[in-house]
Order: sequence, then structure tokens, then C-alpha cells
Amino acid sequence: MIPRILAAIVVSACTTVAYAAQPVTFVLRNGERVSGELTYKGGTTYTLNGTDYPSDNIAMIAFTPGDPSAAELQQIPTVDNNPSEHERHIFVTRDGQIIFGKIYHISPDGSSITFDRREGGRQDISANNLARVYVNPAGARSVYASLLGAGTANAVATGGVMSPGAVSVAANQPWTDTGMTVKKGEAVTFLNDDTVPHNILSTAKGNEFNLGSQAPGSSTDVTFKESGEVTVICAIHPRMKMTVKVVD
Ligand SMILES: [Cu+2]
Repeated sequence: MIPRILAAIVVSACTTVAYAAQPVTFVLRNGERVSGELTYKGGTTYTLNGTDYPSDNIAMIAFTPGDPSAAELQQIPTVDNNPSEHERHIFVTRDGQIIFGKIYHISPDGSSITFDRREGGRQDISANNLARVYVNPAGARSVYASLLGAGTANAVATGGVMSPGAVSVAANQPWTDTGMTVKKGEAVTFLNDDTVPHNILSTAKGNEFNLGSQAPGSSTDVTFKESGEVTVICAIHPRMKMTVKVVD
């Protein structure tokens, strides 16, 4: 009897070891999928089955099988390396929460990720709670362009100029065909008059700003400091784009 009990214990110990590493799929920028066990040695490469992949080449890490929904993809920013540092990576939990932050560290066995939250504070999240981590959001959007295309007809919110000095970020209107003109030093109010969050930003030199995720109903004033043409975009919805002409 004793040898049999020992054999059973050995089997269960082996099973435990097999589950220690984290099975994931890397969705690469070029659309290739590679599945294996995630481990981490430090730095900006993530390791799958012992092979290092630079994080720049990884669009998304999938912790659960299957493609993301169009509704999820629509909330993923259109820029990699978001100028707002703590909005670079997007964590989607298995219960559908979407969290913005920046990866700080992955545990060596891939079982948990530590990240800095956009809202502040550092947090650990277990791989068992994660569905996906978008490492390069724009890269992921381009991999899933066909999925996004199918779902965007009604869902992508656009906006328009309400009155001089204010932009209403509202659904189902063109995002101002003609753009708007403001005087240098003048403020423009961006009001999210929609039912989904938007992330309005500009990377134009001298007029850089990033409103971060703006909840429906909230508004923020932006002062344009330098004269010139400023392209204002929403990091989440590629169709939201306008030109603000700043004059002296
Ligand atoms: Cu938007």
C-alpha cells in the first residue's frame, strides 16, 4: 500500500509544477500568433517558451482564448506609446473591466503583472483575472482592423463644434469638417456629450495636451498657447480628428 500512496503524491506534485507557468498567446504586430508559457527576466522583453520577444513587437498578450470583441477594441487607444505615460497599456479583466496603466513588472513565472494605474497607485493583477493586455494598442487595432471595421458603423462616436470656444464631443455627428479657429491664449472647452469615454489629445509642438479618459458628461478647458495648425485627435476613436487653427 505504501508505494502506491507515494506514486499518487508524485503525480500530483508534477501536475502542480506544470501549472506554474502561465499559458498565453502573444499577438504580434505582424498578425502572427505565438502560444506558450509566459515568463519574465526583467527589462522590456517578454519571454515565451524561453524565446525573448521585444515588447515593441507584441501588440497584445492574450490570457484567454479567442479574439477581443469589436466593442472592446473600440475602447483601445489608436496610439502606441501614448504621450500620457500611464495610459500606454490596457488591461482587460475576465469580467470585462478595462483598466489603463503602465506595466511596471511581470512576475518571473508570468502569474501576475504589476502596473501603475492611470488613476494613481501601483497594483498587482493576477494572470488568472486577465483576459488581455494591450502592449501596443495601435498595433493591436491594426491586427484586428477587420473586426473593428465590422463594428464601427454605429458605435464610433464623433463630435462637432457647438459654438465658438467649445467643442461638443458627441455621438453621430461629424467631428467638425472645417475645424475651428481660436486666438492664441484662448481656451476651448471639450465637453464629452456622449455615452462613452473619449481621450482627446494633441502632440502638436507647443500645443501638446492629453485630456486622458474623459467620462461622459465631463468637460475640460484647453488653452492653445502657440499659433499654428493643431491636429486634435481622440486616442480611442480614429475617426475623431479635427484641426484647430491658432492665430495671433
Ligand atoms: Cu473618442
